[in-house]
Amino acid sequence: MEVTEIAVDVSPTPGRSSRPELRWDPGGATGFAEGTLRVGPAGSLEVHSELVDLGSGIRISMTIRNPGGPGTSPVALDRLRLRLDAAPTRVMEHGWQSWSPVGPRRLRETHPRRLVAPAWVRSTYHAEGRLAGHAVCGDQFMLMTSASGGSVAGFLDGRRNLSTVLATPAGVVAIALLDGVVLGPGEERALDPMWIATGDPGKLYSELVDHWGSQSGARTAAPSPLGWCSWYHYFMKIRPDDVRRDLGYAHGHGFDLVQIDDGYAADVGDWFDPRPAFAPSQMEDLAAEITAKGIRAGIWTAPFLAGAHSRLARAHPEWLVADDHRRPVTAIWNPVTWRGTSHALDTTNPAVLDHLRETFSRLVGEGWTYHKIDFCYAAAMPGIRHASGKVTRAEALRSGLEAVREGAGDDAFILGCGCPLAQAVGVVDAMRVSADTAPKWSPGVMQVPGYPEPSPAARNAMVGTLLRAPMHRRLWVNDPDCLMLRNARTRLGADRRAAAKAVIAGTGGFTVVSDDLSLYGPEEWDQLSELREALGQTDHPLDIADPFAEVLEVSSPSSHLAARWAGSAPAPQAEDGSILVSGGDPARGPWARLSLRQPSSRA
Ligand code: 9PG
Repeated sequence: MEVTEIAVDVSPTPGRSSRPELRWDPGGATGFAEGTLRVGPAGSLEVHSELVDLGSGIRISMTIRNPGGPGTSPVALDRLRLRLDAAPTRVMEHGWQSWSPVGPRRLRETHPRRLVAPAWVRSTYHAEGRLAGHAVCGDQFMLMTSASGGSVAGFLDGRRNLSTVLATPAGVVAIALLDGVVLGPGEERALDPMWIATGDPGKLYSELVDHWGSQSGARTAAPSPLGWCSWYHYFMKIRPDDVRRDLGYAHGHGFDLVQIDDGYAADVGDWFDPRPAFAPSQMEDLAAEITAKGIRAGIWTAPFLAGAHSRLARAHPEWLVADDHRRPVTAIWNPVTWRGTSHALDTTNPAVLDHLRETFSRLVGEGWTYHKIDFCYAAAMPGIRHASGKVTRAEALRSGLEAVREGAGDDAFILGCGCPLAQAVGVVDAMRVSADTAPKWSPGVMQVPGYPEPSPAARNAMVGTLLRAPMHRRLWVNDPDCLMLRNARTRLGADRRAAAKAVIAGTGGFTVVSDDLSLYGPEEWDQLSELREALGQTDHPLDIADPFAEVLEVSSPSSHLAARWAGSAPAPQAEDGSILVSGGDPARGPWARLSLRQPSSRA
């Protein structure tokens, strides 16, 4: 695969991006070659490119420069586009953050109903939300396949810019999103490097993520937890005594994490104002009680959100990301649990960064050393910020994430959730790689209008978890979302629970159960110990044989997982070795089987 053309689009409004064009607009584009090229309107900009062989592909590093000179003026950069000579028949849709859709698509499978979704929902799908419904996007990278073979085009870092690779029947274009950053005469800006390669898409996927992890300084060594989380059993109804009861069981069974999820705070953003059930100081007490048992105390926050009615938003309206009319943007609308709208904090404002550092250092001071930081995409939503025109959305998010890490300290365990992937590499220890699970298999036929497509369902968690398996221990520890083993107060039958368990065990084994543990009998506790025994064999960097196959095969040197979330493609022969978990119906429908290779045959 090669780059055939390059273009840089400028924005009429500094600090803003203009509407993305799907058509390849030849104006301003030139051919592509290493060295310095003239691009932009009337050749007003230069791009300097360096091409280096890297593994099976080529790494492309680019710098955009405003050459200056007589009569030149500052230029607001909208995006850089590279046209690739790929002609795939199927591609991997890949959204930018934890919950975004991931999956094999044909080029015309653009999901047009996304076109009518509200802007915030489209922002949960893609880095360039305006493309949702128009084209199949591979944010950060795109895997491609055709009868003549596979290829990948992706970016090896995300600290400088968001990016997407879009595929339409008219061609494949890689885009660096520059959000209206201004280059004055004589100034330049480096972009995150790209990598393009041709070959077996399964192997290229692992290789891309390997290069990406090393380029971005990934934190890959954190131990995988055996934990408990309140969300998927108690949801917003969690009470301190539920935590205490489950803490008792968790302690008796060797758990190393008890994490309280959403539901303890009075409003979004007001993390130290408890709901009545947690008043006045139940959270501090719980942190101490959990810690006293030698267990990590974990807490959920959404650090970059502020509820419209929260104390935070009322005290600091100037801290919110705004729209063109100077109104705060909607980052999420949740009428059921959150009294409606939440806004996004402007993480380019130094006062907001101080607030984040203080918040997380205070939480750690109370004993919370495990942080599930949620809805992180809010910090990278389009909008007007304090430093608009100077920083990209990627840089805004990165500053916010770094402030959280600085406040929490290097020893805290940070789990990203609802988080754009590439900006968090090197900051987080673990990353949610899927949409939310639920105590039911599929979302059901009814979709709540205006609510995101990947709504909570065990199947949706399984898809992301399988298709993002190669990121495990290359970028961070993969969080497949919680495991539910309970056989009461659930719509998941024994087969589906076993399939979910096989997938979690076979994709790295990050095990956080979300059940009322008093419902467990000897069988559930045995299942949990089995899972922990498998960890040594499954908790390694993982490879997918063929990401486009209906039955996905994910393996480590000593484990093999085969799984199918839909369809009825035949199950492959079980490999030699002990079968640890198998669930679902291999003849039809969702199904998964994890086999562990005998120690003698370990690679
Ligand atoms: C707590 C939950 C849990 C869960 C997270 C996250 O788009 N949405 O409206 C939307 C709402 C909630 C949500 C994901 C998306 O879930 O993934 O584990 O912590 O928040 O509120």
